[in-house]
Parts: sequence; C-alpha cells; structure tokens
Amino acid sequence: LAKGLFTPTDPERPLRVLITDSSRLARRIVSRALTDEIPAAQLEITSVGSGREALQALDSSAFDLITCSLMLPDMYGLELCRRVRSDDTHRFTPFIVITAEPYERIMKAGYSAGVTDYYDKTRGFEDFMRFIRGFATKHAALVGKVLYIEDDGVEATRTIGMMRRHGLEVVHTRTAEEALRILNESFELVVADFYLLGDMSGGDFLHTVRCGLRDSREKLPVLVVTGDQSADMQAEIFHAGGNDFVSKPVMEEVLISRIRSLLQMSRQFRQLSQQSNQLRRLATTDSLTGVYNRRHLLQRVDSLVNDPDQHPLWVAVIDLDHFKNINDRHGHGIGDNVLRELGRLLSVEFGSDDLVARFGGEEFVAVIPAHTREQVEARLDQLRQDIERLRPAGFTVTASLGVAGTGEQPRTSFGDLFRNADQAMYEAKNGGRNRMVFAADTPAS
Ligand code: GH3
Ligand code: MG
Ligand code: MG
Ligand code: MG
Repeated sequence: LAKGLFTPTDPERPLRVLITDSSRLARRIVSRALTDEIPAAQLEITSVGSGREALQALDSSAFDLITCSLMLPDMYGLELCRRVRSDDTHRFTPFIVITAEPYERIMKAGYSAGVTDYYDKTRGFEDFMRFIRGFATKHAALVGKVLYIEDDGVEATRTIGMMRRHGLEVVHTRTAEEALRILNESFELVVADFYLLGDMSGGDFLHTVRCGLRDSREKLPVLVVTGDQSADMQAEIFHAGGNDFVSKPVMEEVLISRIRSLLQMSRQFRQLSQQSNQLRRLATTDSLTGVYNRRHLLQRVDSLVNDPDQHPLWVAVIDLDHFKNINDRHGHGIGDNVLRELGRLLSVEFGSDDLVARFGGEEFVAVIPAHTREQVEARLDQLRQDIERLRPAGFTVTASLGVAGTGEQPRTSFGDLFRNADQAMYEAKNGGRNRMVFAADTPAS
C-alpha cells in the first residue's frame, strides 16, 4: 500500500479526524494538538473509545485522518487499520498509530496493515504537537499553479480532476506550442504528456524550456506523463530535462505524491535563492545610506579599472563640508538623517554602470567608467549643485569633490586613482569647499 494522502481537499469542507483510543485523556491530548494547529471552523473531530465504534463512524462518513492507539479494548489497532484499508473510502487515508511500543517491533506488521505513520507517545505532548504540525504540512492541500499539456481529451479530463481535487490550479493546453506561448513565472510546475499532436513533442518542449528559456530543473520542474515505460524512454525523459515521470494510465496516489515532492523542491529552491539574494544585499550595502559599502567597492573596482572598455574611468571622492557642525549642534541622530538622505540622492544619481559606496563617515567614493572629462565634469558638478539644493533634514549641506581619471592609457590602479582624487578633494576644501577639483595630472580629455 502506498503511503497515505489526504483525500479530497475542498476548502469549504472541514478536515475530518477520527481519534480512537480507550483512554479519554489520551484522546483529549490528541484533539488538543489538532485544535492548536487547525482553526476550529476547519476541523471536525470524532472521538471514540473502541474499534467497534471506530468502524461504525468510518461507515457513516469519510475521514481525512485517523489516529488510533495500538491497544483497543475490543481489537488490536493494526487489525482496525487492516479493516479500514479493505474499504475503498479510506484506502489512502492517513492512519497514525499512537503507541508506547518501540515501533521497530511493529513496523513490519504495521506496514502490511497499511499504517501511514507512528507516534511514540512516551516522547511527550510538545513533541506530539510538532509531529502533528509536520504531518499537517506534509499532507496539506496542494497549493500551486500547474501548466498541463495533454492532447488526449479523456486522459486530460481525468488528470485535471485529480489535480484540482487536491487543491491545484490547473491550466490545460493541447499542444507544446500553446504551452510555450502562455508559460510564465506564475507556473510552479509543468505536467507534460510526451507524445503530442502538433510539431513539438514533450521532449521538444523540455528542450526549449531548459536550453532556450534557461529554466532549471529546480526553478521549473517538469513531470512527464508517458505511456511508454521502456528504459530508452526513461533515459530520454531525463536527458531532455524532465524531473520525473508517471506512466499512463495515471494513478492518483502516484501523480499527487510526485507533484507534492516536486513543488516542495522548487519552493525550497526559490526560498533559498531569495535568502541568498537578501544576504548578498545585506553584505554589500551600507545599512545607513543604502549605497554600497567600502568592502564591496574594493571587491568590484579592480575589474573595472583593469578593463580597457571602461576607460576613460574616473574616481571621485565626495566629502561633506563641516559635517561635524551638524552633529555638534543638532545631535548624531539628525546627522544620521542627513547621511541617509544624501545616500538616497547618490543612489539616484549613480546608475548600474557606476559604482558608489560610503567609504567611511561622511565620505563617499564614486567610480564612473567610460566618460570623457567633459561628461564627468558636467555630471559631478550637477551632483554638487543637487547636494547643495537637497537640504537634508532641513539643513543646507555642501560637499567638496576630488576627481582623478585614467585617461585613455590605463597604467594605473584604483589605489593611485583614489590617492590622487583624495588629494584633489583636500584642495577643494582648502579652496573654500563646495567645489570640485581635478587631480593635477588629470589628462585633458
Ligand atoms: P570638513 O569640511 O573639513 O570635511 O569638516 P567635517 O566636519 O565634515 O570633517 P571631520 O572629519 O572633522 O568630521 C567628520 C564628522 O563626521 C565627524 C563624525 O562625528 C561624523 N560622522 C562620521 N560618521 C558618522 C555617522 O555615521 N553618523 C553621524 N551622525 N556622524 C558621523
Ligand atoms: Mg499524447
Ligand atoms: Mg567632511
Ligand atoms: Mg571626511
């Protein structure tokens, strides 16, 4: 017997659970664990003390989950499970045995009786809650949007029914061409027939998705449906980029199990890549101002300086004038706000071709590739004026800028450029501040 799956998941219908245990206290513990996890309106618990009562309840209604103690007053728990499995209604309903017995001893008998899982009650209440929670997620309704390609109408109707019954949103097409036209980010999974009408087979579809669109197996899993189960066909499916296959006629338990694990895999993948993007952003950004931090600039800058296509390349040191006064007069918090607003301005004025970072304190460094001297002069003078007009936190703030460039002949390093730009910035300070100075040996163009 296959491992159990929650049966029809109609969001309108509550989850029906049958708890079977001769001990009233044990039943209460199980029902508490469930009511803590599932909202009352979505849960319907039937609680009985014997195997006979359980069979009666199972006769009169369909349950989504059955729990049972190993010892019942009138029968052995595994015997109840065996009887439950003989009836079609509960053939795949999760049946959990709650026991104090080491499960190794009953595992073999339990499996042939059709037990889905065991819970060792000596592990305590907290642990049981975790178990139920894990179980509920594993067996919860499937959520997700599936693109389904199948040219056979009868097969399609059956399979769509199965997927929708388990909660999936299904969009069906008859050809791979049509599927490629409507494929977009909102689909989490493709279920594709291998032999299709039209010019493209399932294999061509897979090839297009993997090689043309560059959607990896992790990002967009494809489950192939095939009538041909030969070893050659299986090899072809994986070679073309399929994640897995199910054979025709499709069996509901098999289809849903495969879909569940593929969806889980791709969600974990998406989550991980989101997290790693977030981490990368955190690690490269200055948290106060939102521009890059010094470390990131130093990591990236050499590849720009060493690339002749980026020349002439310019380094500007931008230092706020008399910033200490703002801190001294209005407090560090106001000073922070000034830096924050300045960071926003810099993020707007420098685009993805440039590199701008907070180098320390109230000093910023911008790397500006592929500009003539006239272009960079115009841009940076505009920036100087924009800073003057910004009035961050309500104060007029100005900056002094020092600029150094590579010229057309790049025999230089970022270190040299920075030293020259920094020196020019000090000349700007000495010259009266709120101005821009080019380093002495800056090429004319
Ligand atoms: P100059 O025109 O010569 O550059 O004068 P200045 O006052 O801007 O330069 P100075 O180097 O004397 O002072 C820089 C000040 O920047 C001192 C320090 O308290 C302040 N500062 C550095 N980092 C931060 C920060 O993160 N937040 C705040 N509020 N102030 C900071
Ligand atoms: Mg077909
Ligand atoms: Mg300063
Ligand atoms: Mg400074």
